[in-house]
Amino acid sequence: MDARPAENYLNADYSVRSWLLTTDHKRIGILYLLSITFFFFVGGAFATLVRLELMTPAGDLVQPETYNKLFSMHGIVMVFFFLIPSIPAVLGNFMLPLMLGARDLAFPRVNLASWYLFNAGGLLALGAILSGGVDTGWTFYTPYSSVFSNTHVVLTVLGIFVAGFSSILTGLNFIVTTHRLRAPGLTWMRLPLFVWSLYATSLIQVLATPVLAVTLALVGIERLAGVGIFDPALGGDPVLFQHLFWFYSHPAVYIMILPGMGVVSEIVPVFSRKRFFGYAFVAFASLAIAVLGFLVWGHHMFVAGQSLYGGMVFSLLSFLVALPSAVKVFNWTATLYKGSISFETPMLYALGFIGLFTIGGLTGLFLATLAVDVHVHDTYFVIAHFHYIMVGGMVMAYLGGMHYWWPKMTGRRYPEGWGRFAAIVIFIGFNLTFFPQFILGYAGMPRRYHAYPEEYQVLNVMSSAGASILAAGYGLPMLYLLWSLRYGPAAGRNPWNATGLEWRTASPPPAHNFAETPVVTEPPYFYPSREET
Ligand code: HEM
Ligand SMILES: [Cu+2]
Repeated sequence: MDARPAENYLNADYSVRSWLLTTDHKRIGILYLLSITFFFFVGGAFATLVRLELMTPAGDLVQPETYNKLFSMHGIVMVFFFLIPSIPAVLGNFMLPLMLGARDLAFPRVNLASWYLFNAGGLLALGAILSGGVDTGWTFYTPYSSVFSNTHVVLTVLGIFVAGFSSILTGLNFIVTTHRLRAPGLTWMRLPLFVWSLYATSLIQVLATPVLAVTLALVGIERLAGVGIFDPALGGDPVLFQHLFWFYSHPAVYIMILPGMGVVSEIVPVFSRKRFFGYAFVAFASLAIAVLGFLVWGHHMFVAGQSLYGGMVFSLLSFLVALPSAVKVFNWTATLYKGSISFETPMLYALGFIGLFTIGGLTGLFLATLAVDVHVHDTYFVIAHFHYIMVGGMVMAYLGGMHYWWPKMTGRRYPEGWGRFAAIVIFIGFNLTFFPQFILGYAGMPRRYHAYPEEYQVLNVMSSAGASILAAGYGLPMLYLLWSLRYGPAAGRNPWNATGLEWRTASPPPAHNFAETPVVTEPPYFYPSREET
């Protein structure tokens, strides 16, 4: 087993300056890791306060106004400053060039600029939080956000606006890189599925994010100049805001899940020792999800005064998005079938993802059903639905990917026993937190209220108890991964015996990734297994 290489991207230069001015995609991935970990804790602190308030039916911990700020800032920080950048900016930045056999992204300096834009946006949002917060919800619905709220709406939307450019530029960078910098022999039909998912995600980032940027800019302009775009008193249309917002934000939920699906598609074949079942279907399913995702925004507006026919079309189209998602679940399952499965930490997270994503996706179909949505719209059922996907799906996949590629990124192994233990604690804590919310919502508990009737207390206490288990679970990887940086055994080039170009270079990789450009001669996930031998 080869030891850690003498010269690698981490020790090439130790100065702070060399990190802050780096154009190495691997270092930029690490910089994003630090940024989003910070925001994860900020968002988590707000979530803790929300769950504490909801322990008791009376609104006794904080004032209603404060509570509105807590859930708003939780959502804003988690969505725009953690979930959207998480897998693409950290794992995507780090792995994409390695998986393509390239030296770096197509535009390394643009990549560095993206990180600065992200942090600039994050600082503006933090400024808004520190100077008193914002209370509109992460959706900024008008006319409340444009006319009535007297919190820091302008500063917050400015922060999201600036961070949006980071998302757009990262998407552009990934698209060009995938087109131009593939190693010899790495045809499109040989690309790792993670690369396909990043490609589909990037298309959404480039096409949808500008719409959000313009929409939020309009809210800011309306607040500052009173021009009457959304304000009905000035001849504006508040529902127009919802159309524009969801035209971005529904596709954006796929920015939050497609990369997670990509990570799972990497992990499943490695730990089943089997070729990926239905590779081309899954690759094209990513593109289909990206395209269909643009056609379903109206399912957020079934009860906002949309025509019945409009509602029916959006309902039908929403059901269609479920098809490519279901194709993926089917193909992961078929890949597992008769595989020689081993339950290492990344695999536990991947299996958790598949189960939880399936629950989240299926409940999406409930919500896309017109009559059911009238009953559960704006209840905890919706909260449970999207947390099953965003936390049960995306965060599980993110942790799975972190563990899978940690040996590559750091050159060290993490303690496997602790890894499995944490994955199980997180799975249990997650379900205890969010499953009761399906029942709460179905029973009629509305979202965004700081007090509630007594009959909802038991389920709320279960949820808050689950949240503390979940928080403890998230704390564990923080501790043992840091520990492994110093004490973990050397990982070697390819600790999982995986295929894929990233495993052909040293761990941690040298600054320029590959000593010589690798050449690809095989299909992806080539594990000649029992069927063939
Ligand atoms: C099979 C695919 C899906 C369908 C059919 C679906 C359907 C829906 C519907 C109809 C709603 C509106 C419910 C309401 O407010 O009354 C909704 C809400 C939501 N969904 Fe999904 N969904 C799907 C997948 C996803 C995915 C993949 C994500 C995230 C990664 C997601 C995140 C959300 C969020 C964040 C909301 C709530 C937004 C808010 O009001 O704050 N959904 N979903
Ligand atoms: Cu949606």
